Amino acid sequence: MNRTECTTSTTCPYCGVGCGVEAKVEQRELIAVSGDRHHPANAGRLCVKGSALHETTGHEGRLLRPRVKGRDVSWDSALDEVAGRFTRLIEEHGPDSVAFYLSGQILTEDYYVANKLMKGFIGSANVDTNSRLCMSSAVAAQKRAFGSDSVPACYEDLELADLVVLVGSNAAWAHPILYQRLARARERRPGMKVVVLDPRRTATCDLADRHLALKPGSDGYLFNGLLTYLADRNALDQTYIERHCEGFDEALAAAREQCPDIATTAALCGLPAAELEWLYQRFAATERSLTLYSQGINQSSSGTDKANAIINCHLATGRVGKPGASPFSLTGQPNAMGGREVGGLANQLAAHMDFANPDHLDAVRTFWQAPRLAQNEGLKAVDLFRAVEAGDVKAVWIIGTNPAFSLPDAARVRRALERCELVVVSDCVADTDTTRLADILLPATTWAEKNGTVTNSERRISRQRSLLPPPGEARHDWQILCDVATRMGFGEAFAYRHPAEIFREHAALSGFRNNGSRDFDISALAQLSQAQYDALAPIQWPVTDRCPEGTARLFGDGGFYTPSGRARLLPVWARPPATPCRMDELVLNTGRVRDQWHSMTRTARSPRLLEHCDEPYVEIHAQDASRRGIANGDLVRLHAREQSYIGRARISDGQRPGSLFAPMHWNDRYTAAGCVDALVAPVTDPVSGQPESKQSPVRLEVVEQHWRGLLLSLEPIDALPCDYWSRASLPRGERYRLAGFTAVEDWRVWLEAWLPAGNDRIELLDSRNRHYRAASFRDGRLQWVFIGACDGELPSHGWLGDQLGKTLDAGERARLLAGRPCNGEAADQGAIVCACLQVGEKRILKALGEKTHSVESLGRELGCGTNCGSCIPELKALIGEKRG
Ligand SMILES: Nc1nc2c(c(=O)[nH]1)N[C@H]1C(S)=C(S)[C@@H](COP(=O)(O)OP(=O)(O)OC[C@H]3O[C@@H](n4cnc5c(=O)[nH]c(N)nc54)[C@H](O)[C@@H]3O)O[C@H]1N2
Ligand SMILES: Nc1nc2c(c(=O)[nH]1)N[C@H]1C(S)=C(S)[C@@H](COP(=O)(O)OP(=O)(O)OC[C@H]3O[C@@H](n4cnc5c(=O)[nH]c(N)nc54)[C@H](O)[C@@H]3O)O[C@H]1N2
Ligand code: SF4
Ligand SMILES: [Mo]
Repeated sequence: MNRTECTTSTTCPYCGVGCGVEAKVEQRELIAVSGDRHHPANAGRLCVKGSALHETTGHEGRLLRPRVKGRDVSWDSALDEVAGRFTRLIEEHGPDSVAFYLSGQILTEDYYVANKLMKGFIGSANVDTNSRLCMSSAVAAQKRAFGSDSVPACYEDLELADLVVLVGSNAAWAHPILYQRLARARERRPGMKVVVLDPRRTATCDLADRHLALKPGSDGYLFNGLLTYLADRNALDQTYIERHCEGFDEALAAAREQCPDIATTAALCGLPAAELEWLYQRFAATERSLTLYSQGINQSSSGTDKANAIINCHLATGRVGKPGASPFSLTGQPNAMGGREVGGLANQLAAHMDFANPDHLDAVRTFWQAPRLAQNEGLKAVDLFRAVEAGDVKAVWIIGTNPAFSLPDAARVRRALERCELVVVSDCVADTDTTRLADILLPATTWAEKNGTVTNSERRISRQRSLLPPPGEARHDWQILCDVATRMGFGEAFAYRHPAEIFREHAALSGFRNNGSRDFDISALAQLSQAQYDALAPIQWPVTDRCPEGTARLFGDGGFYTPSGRARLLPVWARPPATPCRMDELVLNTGRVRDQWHSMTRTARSPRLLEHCDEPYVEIHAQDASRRGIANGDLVRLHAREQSYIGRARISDGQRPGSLFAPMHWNDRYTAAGCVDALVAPVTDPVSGQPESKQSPVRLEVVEQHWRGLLLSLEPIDALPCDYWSRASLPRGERYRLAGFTAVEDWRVWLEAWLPAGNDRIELLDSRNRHYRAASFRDGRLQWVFIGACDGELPSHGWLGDQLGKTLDAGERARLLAGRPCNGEAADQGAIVCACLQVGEKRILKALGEKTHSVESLGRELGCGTNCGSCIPELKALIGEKRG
C-alpha cells in the first residue's frame, strides 16, 4: 500500500438511510468511495449520490474565511462581533430577541452544543431547525400516539413484511438504498405485495403491485376509511387494543362518521372503489403490514392528523414494533433523528424531554447547571421568520440550511432577513440564497472534514469520520458555537476539546433521572473513551445496561411512554389542503429528483449528477397542457403570491389532471426564476408547525419565447441578461440554456456586452437575423460558443461542450458553428439515464429498437443499471414504453 493512502469508514452525508461509506484518501485527496459492506444499513451498496461523493469535495466555491459585511476578517474579530452583538441584544431586549435556525445536516455534537447554548445559557427556546419543514408532523404524531418521538421499526422490516405500503414517499429517488433492499426482498419473496399511494406516478411505482393515485392531500380520508373497514370486517386485534391502547372508540367514531363505507371514502380520495377495497382487504388480511410514510404525509396543513390516522390503523391491528409490522416514518436528512435527540426543535427540551414536564425542566437545569434555562417553547420556523420580519427577533444565526430558499413564502423570508438587524450564517459554501443576505459569514467544515455522529431513520447512530483537513480557515460548527459561548461568558460549560466529550455528555443526559421513563436513552455510551468513540460501530438506540447492543424495535409488547403506558388512538377529522384551488388554478406538488440534493450546493458540483436532470421543469398532464397550448419542452411559467417560476414543460400521463409537479432544487445560482418556495403559502399544521409544501394553488401558462439559445463557456458567467437561463457544470466549463422573450436587434453587440472578449472570433448569421452562431477563442483555445435561434431545434450540448478549451482547425471551427460533429465522432446520447456508466436515453432507445431487452440484457449490452442501480426504474419504464 502507498504510504499516504488510507481507507476510513464513515457515513454518507445525504439522505436518512445513513449508508456506511468506505472512503479512500491519497495525498490529502479523497480519491474513491465505495459502500461499507459491514454497515447494516446498506451492506456495501451506495446510490448514485453516495457514489459521487468524491466528485463533490473540491474547494472551489467554498467559504474559506470569516467575513463581516463582505470583508474578510480574522476569526477573533468575527467571533467577538457575533458574541458582542448577541450579548448586547439580549441585555437590551431579552433572550427571546435572538434565535438559532439549525439543520438536520449538522452532526449530533454540533446540534447538542447549539441547543445547550440557546436553551440553557442564553435562556430562550428560539432554536428551531429545517426539520420543522421535514419531520415535525411525524414527530408530533408519534408523541401523541406513543407518548414519545420513537420510530418503532427498523430496516429489516422491509425484508420481513408481506405488505409494504409506501405513502407519500418516492423512495426510489429519495431513499434509494432502502428501495433497493425492498426490490431485492420482493424478488426473493414473490408473495410480498407493495402498494404506492401518491397522486403522481413516480419511479417508486415501478416496484408496486398497485399504485393508487389518490387526490392530493386526501390520505387522511383513506386511513380513516381503512379504520372503519377493519372494524366492520372484524380485522381488529381486540386483545391488543384492550391491553395496550386507549382512545379506540373515539377514533373509530370519528373515522366512521367521516368515512362510513368504501364508496364514500373512494369519492373523497378520487379513487375507484375497487382499488381501495383491494388495498383494504390486503391490509386487513396481512399481519406483517408495514406502512412507510414521508413528505407526502408530513408536509401538510394536517400532516400530524394524517400520520396519526396511519398509526391508528396499526395500533388497532396490534402491528407496532413487530417484525415486518409497523408504521415507519422515513427521515429525510442524514441527522434529522439526531437533531430530535438533542432537542433541536423549539418545542423540545433535550434528550426527548418536554417543557410541559416540571421534572424534565429540573433535570435539564440540574444536569447542565444552566443559569437561565428556557421555561417555555420557542418559535417554530415559519413563526420564527415572521418574528424576524416584525423585528421581535433581532438576530438570527443560521447553521447548515438555506431558509431563503427552502421556507415557504421564500420572497418574504428574504425580505425579513434583509431587514433583520443581525444575520449570522455558518455554511461551507460561499454563495447561497441565504449567505447573500448575511451580515456575518462563518466558514464551516463539512462532510469529509467533520467528526461526530448522525442517526438514521431506524435510530441507528453512526460515525462520520474526518478524512480531510479543513480547507482555508474553516472550523467545525461545534467549535464555532463553543467559541461564541465562551465569549458570551459561558466558557466553563463549553470547554469541549473533542466531539467525544460532547457525545459523552449527551449520552449521560439521556440517562439522567431516566430509569426507563424516556425512550431516548444511550446511557451505556456515556463512558466511551475517545478511542472507543472513534471506533464506535453503528448501533440503534436505546443503548442501556439492559440492552448494551442496542435495540432493533420498540413497543412490540406495548410499554408506551404515555402516563398510562398505553398508546393513544386519536380521533382524526381529515381535511383537504388549506388553500383551495380557484377555477384557473392547478395544485403544485414539489419534491426531489434522483441525483440532486436540496439547493444543489454539493451535488451540482458533479457534472455526472447533473446529467440525469439539468434544468428546472414542470410535469403536466396532457389535458392541462393542451388546454393552455403547451407542448413538451416549452418553457412554462407558474404564478402565485405575485411570484413566478419558470421551467421546462414535461408532459406526462403520470400526473393527475389538475396537478403539477416541480422539483424543489433549483435556485438563484442555477436558474433565472426557479425557487418553488416563492410560490408556496406559509400555511402550517396547527400541531406541528410544518408547512404545506406539497399542495399549492398556482396558475400555469406557456412562455412566449422570441429566441432560444445554448451557451457553452469555459468560465462561469455571472450576469446573464436573458429573460430565462439555467446553468449546469460540465466536466470542463459550464452549459447555459437561454431564452429571450423579445427580439435581439444586433446579436453581436448584445453578446459583446456580457461575454468575455477573446482575441479571435468566428460567427454565422442568417439573412433574416433568426439564427446566430458565434464562438470565441483565446490564444487559439475555444473560450465560448453561442447558438441562438428564433425557430428550429438547437443542437444538444454533449459534443459542443467537449470542444471547450480545445484548439480547433478550420474544418473543426466550421463544424462547431454547425453545432455537430462529423460522422464517426462521439454520437449524441441524449439525456443521461445511467449516471454511473454514462449511458444516455438515445443510446438505450436505439438498443431497444434493435431487439427486445430486459434490464439485465440492456445492462450486459450497454452497462446501464449495473453499478448503483438507481436508474433501474427508468430503464424499466423505457423498456415498457418500447413494448407499448
Ligand atoms: N435525491 C434526493 N434524495 C433525498 C433528498 C434530496 O434532496 N434529493 N432529500 C432528503 C430529505 S431531507 C427528505 S425529507 C426526503 C424526502 O423524501 P420523499 O418524501 O420520498 O420525497 P419528496 O419528493 O419530497 O415527496 C415524496 C412524494 O410525496 C408525493 N405526494 C405529494 N402530495 C401527496 C399527497 O397528498 N399524498 C401522498 N400520498 N403523496 C403525496 C410526491 O408526489 C412525492 O412523490 O428525501 C431525502 N432524500
Ligand atoms: N417546496 C418545498 N420546499 C421544501 C421541501 C419540499 O419538499 N418542497 N422540503 C423541505 C425539506 S424536507 C428540507 S429537509 C429542506 C431542505 O432545505 P435546506 O436545508 O435549506 O437545503 P440545503 O441545500 O440542504 O441546505 C444546507 C446548507 O448547509 C450547507 N452545509 C452542508 N454541510 C454543512 C455543515 O457541515 N455545516 C454547515 N454550517 N453548513 C453545511 C450547505 O452548503 C447548504 O447551504 O427543504 C424544505 N423545503
Ligand atoms: S441512499 Fe442515501 S445515505 Fe445511502 S448512499 Fe444514497 S444518499 Fe447516501
Ligand atoms: Mo427533509
